[in-house]
Amino acid sequence: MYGGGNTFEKLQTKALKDEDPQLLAVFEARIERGEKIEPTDWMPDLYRKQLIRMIEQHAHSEIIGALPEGTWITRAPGFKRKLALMAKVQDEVGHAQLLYSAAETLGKSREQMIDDLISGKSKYSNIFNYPAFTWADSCFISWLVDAGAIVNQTANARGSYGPYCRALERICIEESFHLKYGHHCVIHLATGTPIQRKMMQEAFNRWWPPMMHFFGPSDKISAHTEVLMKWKVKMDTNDNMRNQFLDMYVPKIWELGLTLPDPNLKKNEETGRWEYTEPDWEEFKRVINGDGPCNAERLAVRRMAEERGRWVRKALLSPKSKYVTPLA
Ligand code: BYC
Repeated sequence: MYGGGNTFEKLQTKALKDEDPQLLAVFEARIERGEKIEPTDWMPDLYRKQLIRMIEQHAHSEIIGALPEGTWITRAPGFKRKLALMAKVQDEVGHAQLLYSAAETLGKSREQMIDDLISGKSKYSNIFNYPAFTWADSCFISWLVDAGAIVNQTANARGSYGPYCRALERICIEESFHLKYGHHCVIHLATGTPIQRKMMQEAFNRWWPPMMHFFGPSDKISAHTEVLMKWKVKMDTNDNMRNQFLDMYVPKIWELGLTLPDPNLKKNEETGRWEYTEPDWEEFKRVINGDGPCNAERLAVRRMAEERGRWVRKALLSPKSKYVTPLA
């Protein structure tokens, strides 16, 4: 287990024992009735901590996720693609702003969250630690990473914490434009010249394993799912989300004549579930813990942005100061 297995469960049980049982019962009854919990409402400490962890990681994923696609803005094929990609990348950064604000309502400052990101203490999505070598990689991200995000986020937008759900609703609307743009880009390459088709196929071969990881470790080893589902922060398990994604998108991928690098991938018509080769969870663990192909590069860019933007933040926070100089 990633969260430390039994030790993690023991910590959770202990954390709940320290809560006032009456307040806890009222809180859980509200969640059961489908009410939203708002920032000034009473909540168990563990709910607060879990939400901060998850929303913060999500926010980091949006700003880090802007990087592999962002590098393709200057090289996008044609003016229309450039405009669309630029708008998409701006949207992703905007999503991070919404999510940092939602996490701040729980008591962790944005500065602390950014510090934890650039020091490597906080996690962000595994998938953005892989390089986008070609334009086709950027098309894969726009279509399928956004599609995976929509599967996860439309479910969790029906969850219990008001500020997170409201942010997710808005994010999903914007992501659905990204998905249409990405689908269009993939169709264009998949139905293009042999070189374009080859480039698209190679992108699928590269990105499929991290895409399978994107939904989180299998339910057998997921550390947080149980408590998060009990309190309706997560509305479904990692494996169910993965299955829903496969159900919606594998037929569309095959329809384009593209293949996926997993000989065992098929739908079991009896169970209605997809069967696949078990993803390599050791690689996943390595990547999310800092040892992926691009972790160092991604964090270096964020660190540079943080340092170079310091004077702007200073100027905004003390607008009367005459002595704020760039890179001070
Ligand atoms: N990557 O107990 P589990 C986007 C960690 S951005 C990294 O199952 P949980 C986009 C997990 O944190 C959208 N780490 O965790 C942006 C935990 O470690 P810790 C990204 C992962 O929280 C720009 C451990 O593994 N979406 O779409 O119950 C351009 C055990 O896992 C990952 C979100 O962030 C991962 N994939 O469930 C284009 C959605 N998976 O913290 C597109 C919000 C797991 O104990 N997040 N871990 O050290 C979630 O829904 C949930 O956090 C997850 C994981 C389903 C991802």
